[in-house]
Amino acid sequence: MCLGIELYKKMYLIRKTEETIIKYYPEDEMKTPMHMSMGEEAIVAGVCQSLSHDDQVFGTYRSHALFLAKTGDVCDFFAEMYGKDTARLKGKGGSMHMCAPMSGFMGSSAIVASSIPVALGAAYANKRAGNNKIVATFFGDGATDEGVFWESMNIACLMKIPIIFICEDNEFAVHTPGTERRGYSSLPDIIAKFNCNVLKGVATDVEEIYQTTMEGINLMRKNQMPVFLHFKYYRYLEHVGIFEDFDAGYREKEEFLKWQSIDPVSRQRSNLLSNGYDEKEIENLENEIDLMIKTSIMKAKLSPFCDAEELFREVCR
Ligand SMILES: Cc1ncc(C[n+]2csc(CCOP(=O)(O)OP(=O)(O)O)c2C)c(N)n1
Ligand SMILES: [Mg+2]
Repeated sequence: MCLGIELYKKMYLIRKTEETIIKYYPEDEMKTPMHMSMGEEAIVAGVCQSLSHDDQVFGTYRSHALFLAKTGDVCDFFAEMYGKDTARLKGKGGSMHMCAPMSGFMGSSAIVASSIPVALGAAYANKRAGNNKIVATFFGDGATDEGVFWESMNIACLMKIPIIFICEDNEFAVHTPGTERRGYSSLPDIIAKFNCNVLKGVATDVEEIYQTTMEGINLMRKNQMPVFLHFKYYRYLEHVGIFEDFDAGYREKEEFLKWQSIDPVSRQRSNLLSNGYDEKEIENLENEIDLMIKTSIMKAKLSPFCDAEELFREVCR
């Protein structure tokens, strides 16, 4: 199947899954906080499309999109959101601590920047093993305010570790804009002073993100230097939760409307139509994905919780 369609399918799955969360979350059966990915679908879709199944990704508490782009496993996703025994993590991880190592989704964490050094360790292990695997670590712009981000960048560049750092920059750490947090103006300009391949792109054009990532990977294979990708996007919903928050006073709805007019999912759909794809063909794919989501959520709702003994297995007490 063609690249453009593959990329669209990934993004459509993510968007529709989150729209389904918005529909069912008010029932209060999904007992996990929700840090929604709406607006950032193109970044994870483009990057994950350029990785192989065995390559490894690490994420943050905002990782619905990353999990679905890397694993495609919406059934496991909803089982976990409902906290059910049928989920790989048996409901002990929730939305912020997903993990599917068999598909290369190595983990995500609620502590800002904490998965970056873990990803670096995995990438170093890959280098030592000589297995050619790539590690991609995704984090928000707020994570770059943490010392461990800079320490990890430094070691990765010093030791030529095969890792892609992906900064998903939505301008905010909760409600605080970058201008109130940083003593510099351009993050990519600073990172460019490291021995690193620095690339950036338009975060709503999934094909461009795919090409940019491929270029980064090719450069890394040639010069052994890590890659830093910087993508700006707009978070559509509140920091945590399923609602809009334009009445909170820290950002304007007009800005959202500007970004919405270049929405990554509808943009790719229009691209496909103008590249000769048939409306019916696209609708058929969408219907298949809709059905998969519907089945997954129904299965999750009907599945049992794990028993008390299981609940305490493999967790810290
Ligand atoms: C070490 C640490 N400090 C503070 C927090 C509280 N906190 C949760 S999310 C967040 C903002 C992070 O912003 P960013 O990295 O840009 O991610 P985004 O939510 O925008 O995706 C903060 C400060 C935390 N979870 N961990
Ligand atoms: Mg942010």
